[in-house]
Amino acid sequence: MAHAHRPLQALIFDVDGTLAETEKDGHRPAFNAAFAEQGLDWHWDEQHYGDLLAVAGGKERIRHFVAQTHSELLAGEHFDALIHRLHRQKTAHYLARVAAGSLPLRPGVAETLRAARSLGIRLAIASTTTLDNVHALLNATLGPSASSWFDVIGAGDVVAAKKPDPAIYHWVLQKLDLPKSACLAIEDSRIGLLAARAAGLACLVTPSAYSAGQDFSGAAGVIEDLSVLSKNLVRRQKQVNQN
Ligand code: XBP
Ligand code: MG
Repeated sequence: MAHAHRPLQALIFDVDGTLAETEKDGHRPAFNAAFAEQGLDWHWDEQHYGDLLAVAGGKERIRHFVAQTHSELLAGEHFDALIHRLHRQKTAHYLARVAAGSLPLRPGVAETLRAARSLGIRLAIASTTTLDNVHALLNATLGPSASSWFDVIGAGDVVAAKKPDPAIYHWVLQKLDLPKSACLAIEDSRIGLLAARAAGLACLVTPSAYSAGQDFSGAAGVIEDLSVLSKNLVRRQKQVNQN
């Protein structure tokens, strides 16, 4: 595993696909509900949504879809307002799904967070999703104090360019105030991996339902799920306790 030669001081987690399988039954139906609410006959089925995930960020994804399928709308005077309205409604639908408990954490995630905390390894988040979505997911799966486990939560529009642009990782690294060589990014997708690598970070990949089969060259490792990492951290903890 990466960084065997230097002490690991922080883990920086992606959210969607990495902490939980949020896309197919979380974000996707939330987008569709918002489209219906606006009287639009747009519908993203599971397969089409997989293609649309090439574009990170919900507002950017809607814009990309419109450019591909209804490009006459792009120049409309109220188009930006429509995107923002759709995305606000989408976020409300997504938050309701998260609060209902329908999006569990992936295997090993909770164990990894706990093991890292007991080793004094700091935690951070670098996501393209909306900040409220991150807090809601942590709250619904790990309890109301879970957001406070993370020293830095970088999300959504805090940077202008979304993954694969490295901006969100640069933002998080600056707030963490750690050398990048002391940090490990954890991602599920190729665009996330590219963002982390472009920021100079080592990146462990745990492929998700939609990203399985993507090209993960440049990853520090590709693991089925985070129980591999949590076991590694627990082993370290035992060594620390013995010394
Ligand atoms: C995944 C994304 C997000 C979500 C939708 O983020 O690209 O855009 O699909 O969330 P990550 P929003 O894997 O970086 O966590 O609609 O709030 O953008
Ligand atoms: Mg992801």
